[in-house]
Amino acid sequence: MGQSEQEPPPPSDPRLPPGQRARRGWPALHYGPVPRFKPLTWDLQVFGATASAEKHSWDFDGFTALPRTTVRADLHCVTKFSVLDSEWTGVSASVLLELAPPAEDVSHVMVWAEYGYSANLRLADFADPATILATHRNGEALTAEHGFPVRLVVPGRYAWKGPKWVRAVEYMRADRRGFWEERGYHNLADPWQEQRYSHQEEPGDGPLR
Ligand SMILES: Nc1nc2c(c(=O)[nH]1)N[C@H]1C(S)=C(S)[C@@H](COP(=O)(O)O)O[C@H]1N2
Ligand SMILES: [Mo]
Repeated sequence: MGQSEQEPPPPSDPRLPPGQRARRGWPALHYGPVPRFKPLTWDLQVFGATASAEKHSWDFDGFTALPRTTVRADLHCVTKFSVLDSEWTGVSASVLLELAPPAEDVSHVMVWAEYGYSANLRLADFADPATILATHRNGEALTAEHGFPVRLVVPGRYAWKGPKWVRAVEYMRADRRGFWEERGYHNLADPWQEQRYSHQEEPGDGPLR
């Protein structure tokens, strides 16, 4: 068959990192059960190496009263599907950094969720203006299975770096692996570089296992 009889390949979507496919709808994906929200005991804590050496915390009303913002971002699951073009509303991570400043030598954060799920990030990634503690997607409050009342969205990282049901942010003076990073996934998780698995890590990409 001649070259001219072949269909041209479909144009690739510039929003899709290598190896990802867009999927319609919004599947829910997580390890373990969906936690039940308990408004009376819920809080969001910032602890670890804070500038004041004190822990900061907000109850649900206090968190709800924080200044809010909206960002547009895609979710890239390492299992190779992407949910494109969501509008996330919530509290910018940079607002937490202002209200609960880290000590000068903080280099990383661990974001903690219900049941001990965690994800580590470089401070610069957490401080990115697009990183958001989201309470709403496309104008609607998150459902329980998608992280109600609040989940992290980190646009430039695979989605496992965005815990649902966030409860705390720990400021760290050295890097430490989170839940999936300890279980074979890449410490940095940049989808544009296809940093999926820890065996791909170069020296300096993460702490020793
Ligand atoms: N607490 C918690 N957050 C989590 C996970 C999890 O297992 N527990 N899974 C992550 C992964 S791998 C993905 S792809 C996204 C999926 O988000 P969604 O269920 O809203 O699509 O949540 C992330 N956040
Ligand atoms: Mo994922």
